[in-house]
Amino acid sequence: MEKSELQDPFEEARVNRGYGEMNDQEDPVVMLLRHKDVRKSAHNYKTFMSGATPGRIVVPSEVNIRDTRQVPFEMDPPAHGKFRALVEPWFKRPLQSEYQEQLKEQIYTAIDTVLSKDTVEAVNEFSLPVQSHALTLLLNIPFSEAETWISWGTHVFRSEETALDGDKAAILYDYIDEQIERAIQHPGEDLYSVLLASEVEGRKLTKEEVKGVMILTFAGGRDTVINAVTNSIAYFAEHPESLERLRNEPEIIGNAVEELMRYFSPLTQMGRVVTEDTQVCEHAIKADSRISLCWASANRDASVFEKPNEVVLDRKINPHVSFGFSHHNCLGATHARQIMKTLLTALAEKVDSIDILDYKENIEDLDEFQRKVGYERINVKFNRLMK
Ligand code: EMZ
Repeated sequence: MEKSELQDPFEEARVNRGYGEMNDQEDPVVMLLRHKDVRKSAHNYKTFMSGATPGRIVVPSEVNIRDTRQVPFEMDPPAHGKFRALVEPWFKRPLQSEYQEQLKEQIYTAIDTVLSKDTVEAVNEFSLPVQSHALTLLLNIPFSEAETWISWGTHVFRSEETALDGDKAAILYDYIDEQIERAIQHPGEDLYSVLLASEVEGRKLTKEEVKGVMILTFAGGRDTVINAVTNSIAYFAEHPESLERLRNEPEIIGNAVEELMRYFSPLTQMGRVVTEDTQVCEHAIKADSRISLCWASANRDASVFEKPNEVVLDRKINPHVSFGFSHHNCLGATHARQIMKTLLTALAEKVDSIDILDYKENIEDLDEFQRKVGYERINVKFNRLMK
């Protein structure tokens, strides 16, 4: 098997039953595995809600390590739409050319740095700094602030010891509280200040709501982006011909980004809480239980994607759900896509080949299923393209 391969552990259950089951901290989850069911249920917020107890729609559940509601992620229409409309323009800033120039500078510098080293542990020495530096642009705060976030490691809620580390989470919450106080004292042009100044339904956002947007921004776009970047490195290490192709046909880079996002599915699933007794795939689901929308499985559904387990770099029709689906689709998607586009462009322009030296995979334990989402660590050597 190729080292960069990401297998589909859901196929049999998806085809035969359409759902899987996992016991997440004594609060079971029925995982919807088919593309059609996933999309239909993402749309149906009346039966499958997001506005449950904070942390409960996340799998693994974060109810024991978080009280703050993430905004607008853990809300339902119509309130969801008002908060979403408020933050949406800010999260579209990655479309601006100045933003793209700065991102390009960051990523090209990162590539130059790894090209000058003998070996690089890509997760901690490449993907994490790339993600954190890019986040300074999304928040519109000084570049140097990224050092603090890099020191937290790849995941804000997970530590080496445990998947849900309350002490670690507290570091993020305290940090955000401090930043909110700073922005109140010294308002600037950063996201905290902008949120504190904005209004919804004729009133200012509360500190708790601002905190909710900020936790989402920090947590939601962290390991997901890191996995997408690291998986890209591993993929191109094993497929130098794909890098060559991007060099010769840069016009397919947009398609390639979407296809890699489909193939990687950096976020395996997202939950919902069921509001009324219902059924999916002829399986009865009780009110107040949990389901999940398994993006990673939907993205390999052979009834939608031809050759689902292959990376078809220029795939034309690609209704993948890696950024979710419907009104909750990923707020950070514009930023993430811009990172990926810039990364692929830089790799094609500067890198001849990448050697994988050794690695440890990051495997998610979903009871019935084991899914590789990326790497705990991967040592590589980047080789410069000689022109
Ligand atoms: C939540 C989630 C959002 C959650 C789109 O995903 O990402 C997870 O990584 C976080 O742990 O709190 O933000």
